[in-house]
Amino acid sequence: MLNLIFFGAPGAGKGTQAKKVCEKFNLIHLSTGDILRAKIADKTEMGILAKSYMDKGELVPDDVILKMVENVIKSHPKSNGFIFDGFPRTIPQAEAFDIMLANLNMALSDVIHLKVDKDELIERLKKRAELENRKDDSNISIIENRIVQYIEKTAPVKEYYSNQGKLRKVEGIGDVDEIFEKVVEAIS
Ligand code: B4P
Repeated sequence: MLNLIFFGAPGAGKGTQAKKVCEKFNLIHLSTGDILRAKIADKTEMGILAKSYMDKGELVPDDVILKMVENVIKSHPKSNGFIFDGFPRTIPQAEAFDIMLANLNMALSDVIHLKVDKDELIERLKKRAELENRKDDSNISIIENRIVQYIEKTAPVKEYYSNQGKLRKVEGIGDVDEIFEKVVEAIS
């Protein structure tokens, strides 16, 4: 089983690369952002709660995310593995995920960290706002808040996985197909 985490700031290209890698290795793409957006579109109770955080560029509470991830994993008992795209995003999520994986008799293979500088991130998210009408890309203060949340709450997760010897850094600026080749090389 190949279980990968795609890690990076908002707009680093996690979703873009995760889709391509899932296709190559026949993995399940588990994007917490995509699942939350689907719940918002369906106006479920969880969706309404998530929207109140996401529209401000805040992170959704850990307990909501963890339950959601566990449910998706359990609904694919025969998969070749998963790409966890945008999860874990906090140290408590990472710690709880280790316990969850052990309980499910699964192991994490690699954490792919896509590195992109702040100016490029902001440009990409502003462009995506025009193309996809995402509320959390819609103004610069929400984008800035997502980057602040990333620096304060998500960036420490890098060290957590570096200490486990699982972190693989990949330069995330440039042509999408060239980055994809580097991501595939980084998978151990
Ligand atoms: P996500 O859906 O994960 O949104 P994101 O961080 O912006 O990443 P995404 O995957 O969409 O962007 P990508 O880099 O692929 O999260 C949205 C929100 O959900 C969070 O802010 C939070 O509120 C909540 N949430 C999700 N997971 C959570 C968790 N675990 N805990 C708590 N809350 C959670 O792509 C960005 C853009 O760049 C795209 O338009 C793409 O086309 C473009 N791009 C990609 N690669 C490029 C390249 N090489 N060159 C130029 N452009 C490129």
